[in-house]
Amino acid sequence: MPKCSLKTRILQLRVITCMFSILFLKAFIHFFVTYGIYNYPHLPADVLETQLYKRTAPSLVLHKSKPDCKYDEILKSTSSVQNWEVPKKFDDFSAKGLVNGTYVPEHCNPLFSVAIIVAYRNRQSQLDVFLPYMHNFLRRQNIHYRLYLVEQQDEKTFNKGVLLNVGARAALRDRFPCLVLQDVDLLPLDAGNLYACAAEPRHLSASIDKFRFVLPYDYLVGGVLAIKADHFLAVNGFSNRFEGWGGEDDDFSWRLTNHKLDIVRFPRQLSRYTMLRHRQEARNSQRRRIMRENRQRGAADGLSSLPRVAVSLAANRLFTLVAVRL
Ligand code: BGN
Repeated sequence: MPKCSLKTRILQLRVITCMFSILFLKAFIHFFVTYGIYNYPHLPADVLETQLYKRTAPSLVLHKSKPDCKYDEILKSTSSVQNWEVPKKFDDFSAKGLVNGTYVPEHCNPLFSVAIIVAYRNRQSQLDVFLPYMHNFLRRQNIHYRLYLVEQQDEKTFNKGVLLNVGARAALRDRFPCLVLQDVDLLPLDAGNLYACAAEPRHLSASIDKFRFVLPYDYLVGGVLAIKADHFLAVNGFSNRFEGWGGEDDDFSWRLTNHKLDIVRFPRQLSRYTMLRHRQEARNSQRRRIMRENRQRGAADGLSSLPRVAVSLAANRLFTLVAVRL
């Protein structure tokens, strides 16, 4: 074996030290990037029901013969699924009770009507898990809900703000009093995480496994947000100007604050989610500039200035498809 010179040895040592330093630095940065608020302020656990916005859509037929649905047991439920227990495949899913993505509880009159709006494109494998998982989860909640899948069906850059505005417009037409804006890659783990609006906008996904179950920052509204329809209108919905990943939710959060609306949350043991794995989308390099400009213009751009887009509605058993071409 050839003998290494002292110079080569020192060089080898340097390379190894350098590699370890880089790895350490990466772990260090990762820790601080995902560092957040563990015990964030939340609605008091014992009075959650009193804080919720009990309102149903006018189209919902209530039956005198049926009692009002009860929510106290759901809200007090400690039943949860661990993130590793979430099925990766649903082979035997039953769509019982679902029509066009709409569900109405059978044995009681619900006190909540909720439109669940999902902006979507090209994530079939996630959708295959999301739809059965969410319907199984939501059908246990005694709420009237409808799932709107808003799909961008063109090759242009993904525009989540426009899609959410279009979805909200469809839900507002159906006179839903409460909108839940939900990412397709997030699955709720706690049975007590009732999909309902509160008096103030409610951020549901406060505790995601991807962020080590801590809230990254207190004004975050991205992921899953429940907002009263009139508040969504009051803030003029989402900005239509964000293309690609990032910023539209922080801009929306600014709109809420600008309207003196607080962001409320449930306790963390009711707010856990698992994020389905996917490649990180390309970040929008212009997002900070757009946010600055929007603030100067005072949210003039939004639902009221929705660009002309081609929209078509189609019924599917598990969702109402809102197809959008920008
Ligand atoms: C933030 C993004 C959000 C995203 C969260 C969580 C921006 C704006 C420039 C600071 N905000 O950094 O859009 O939901 O991370 O991933 O990029």
